[in-house]
Amino acid sequence: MAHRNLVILTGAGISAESGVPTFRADDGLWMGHRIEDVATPEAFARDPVLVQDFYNQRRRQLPTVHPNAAHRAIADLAARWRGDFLLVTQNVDDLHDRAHAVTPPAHGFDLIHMHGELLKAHCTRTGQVCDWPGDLAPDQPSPHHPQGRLRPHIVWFGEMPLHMDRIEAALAACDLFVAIGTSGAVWPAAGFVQLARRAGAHTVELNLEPSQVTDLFDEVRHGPATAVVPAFFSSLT
Ligand code: BV8
Repeated sequence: MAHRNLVILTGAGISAESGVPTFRADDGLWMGHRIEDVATPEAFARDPVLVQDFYNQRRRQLPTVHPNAAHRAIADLAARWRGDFLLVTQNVDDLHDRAHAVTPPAHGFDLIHMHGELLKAHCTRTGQVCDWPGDLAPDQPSPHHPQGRLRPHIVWFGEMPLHMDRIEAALAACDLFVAIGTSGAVWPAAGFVQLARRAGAHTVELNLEPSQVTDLFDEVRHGPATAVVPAFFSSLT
């Protein structure tokens, strides 16, 4: 069946083979921290030095990692897709952005970073977002407001993910939903498969191992993303 409207959700697993550690690997730690303990507004208020350093280290790592065959397979598909194509990533790295910069997508494509972006910061007073490729000081003055400070433009636990209205509208209209490299541990992203099913979409999980919501998918292919993602998309068109 030729699909028209595609939504892809990616998680940390798609960047794993690029050398970006996932969140819930065996030890469940990220550079010695449980993500839930560092990625919260409370942690930032309590210990801005720790939290800014946590993100500074990850931001500094970005130039040393590169898109892999899974990122490129999605970009190749987006270049030839005829219809609506929304790529929603939970990842805050810029690997999808770089892959699509090399292979520009066709009309009808959109990329949403629902949990924010490492290379951006926002003002604590105005919410204004700005590009920020360097380190953020614990008490970084904001250019947007005299009393404002700059924080990582990251959605922390307890904060509302970005562009949820656009994501939910695309899920309600899609006929194919593919989740790649995500454990299904974090909500509301973990519930997207249910919204796609409600729209009558065919749902596919491409992951190293079964996710926490694997039973909700019509089709599941297990293996490393750089193998299963190109294979699946080449079978599509
Ligand atoms: C919100 C930015 C409400 C930070 C992140 C109980 C039930 C339901 C919900 C909750 C609950 N208790 C608390 C909540 C809410 C909470 C939540 O879901 N908590 C979890 C821990 C239970 N969610 C929130 O707080 C969200 N906000 O609910 O707001 C609200 C309502 C009204 C008003 C205001 C607020 C916000 C969540 C966003 C948190 N921020 N990221 C940062 O990056 O520093 S989440 C973080 O986890 C990353 O974004 C990450 O992407 C994301 C999800 O993890 P995954 O991407 O899936 O990564 P993970 O390591 O878990 O899994 C990797 C997978 O890849 C594995 O399956 C592995 O097998 C696979 N893999 C590994 N290698 C490969 C591979 N696959 C293929 N190939 C490979 N090579």
